[in-house]
Amino acid sequence: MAYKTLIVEIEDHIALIRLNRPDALNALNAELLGELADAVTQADANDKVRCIVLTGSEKAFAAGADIREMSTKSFVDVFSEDLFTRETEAILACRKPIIAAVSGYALGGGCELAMICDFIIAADTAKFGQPEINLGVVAGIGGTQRLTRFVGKSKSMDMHLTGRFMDAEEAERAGLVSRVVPAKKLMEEAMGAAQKIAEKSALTVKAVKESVNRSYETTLREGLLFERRMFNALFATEDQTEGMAAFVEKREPQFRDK
Ligand code: CO8
Repeated sequence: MAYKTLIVEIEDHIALIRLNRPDALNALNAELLGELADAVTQADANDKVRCIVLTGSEKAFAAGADIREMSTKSFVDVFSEDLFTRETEAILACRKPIIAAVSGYALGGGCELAMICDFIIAADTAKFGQPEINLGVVAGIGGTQRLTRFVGKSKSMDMHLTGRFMDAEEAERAGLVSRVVPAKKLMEEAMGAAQKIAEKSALTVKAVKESVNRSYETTLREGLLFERRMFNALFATEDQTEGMAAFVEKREPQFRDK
């Protein structure tokens, strides 16, 4: 499907989704988020896709929710629409890994969108921030909750209360991003990571994603039980037999997603 605000390419089992509203620094409006939810849902359902990479432009991953679009809305509007909830829930429902490749600004909803992805690889030019306070609102797509879990209360409060931006180096130090690379290498690094994931058993990849995400949803005790049962369950798969046999026989595994 052709989108107005996205460019989607599927190659070598990877769906590369590029946010494409250059005039507004990829600000997230209803059209873009609707298209993004659709593109992610389609990639999740497409057997050829094993990993998704979400990126923006060199200057901006996304500079936040579209302030122009939001500026005339009332409480009744945003409450009745439940603004952006369906779209973000659709992205969160994706069972395949989504890597955010962030260059330039990831602000407000842009930072939140990156955090909804499974991990973030940042260019050394990346700038993260939750500047909603400057607009008289708080974050609305999980920023106060996810950023706090990722970087801790003190830094999260600092970011949300002052609206300051965090550079890539600080974001890596704080645990918000998994790797920082020179801007020119960003896509190579993100696609390389996606390729590595695409070579694994798709079953095991889903199990990893579910298990790690569980740690944000439940107590440690319940999370540990979930992980143990997942570990046990994978012994019912051919890919576990193959993966372990391949190690013993000193050869590369041939996973069949079974
Ligand atoms: N919304 C709409 N348009 C934007 C946005 C945005 N968030 N960000 C940039 N733009 C537009 C600018 O208006 C400008 O358009 P034009 O050329 O037509 O005037 C164009 O993009 C280029 O921007 P600038 O000229 O400002 O570029 P600069 O390089 O000077 O500055 C900045 C870049 C620092 C990123 C600056 O544009 C900026 O501060 N942007 C706003 C950042 C921001 O406040 N983001 C948070 C938005 S609120 C939010 O995300 C809430 C999320 C929760 C949603 C609720 C769901 C329930």
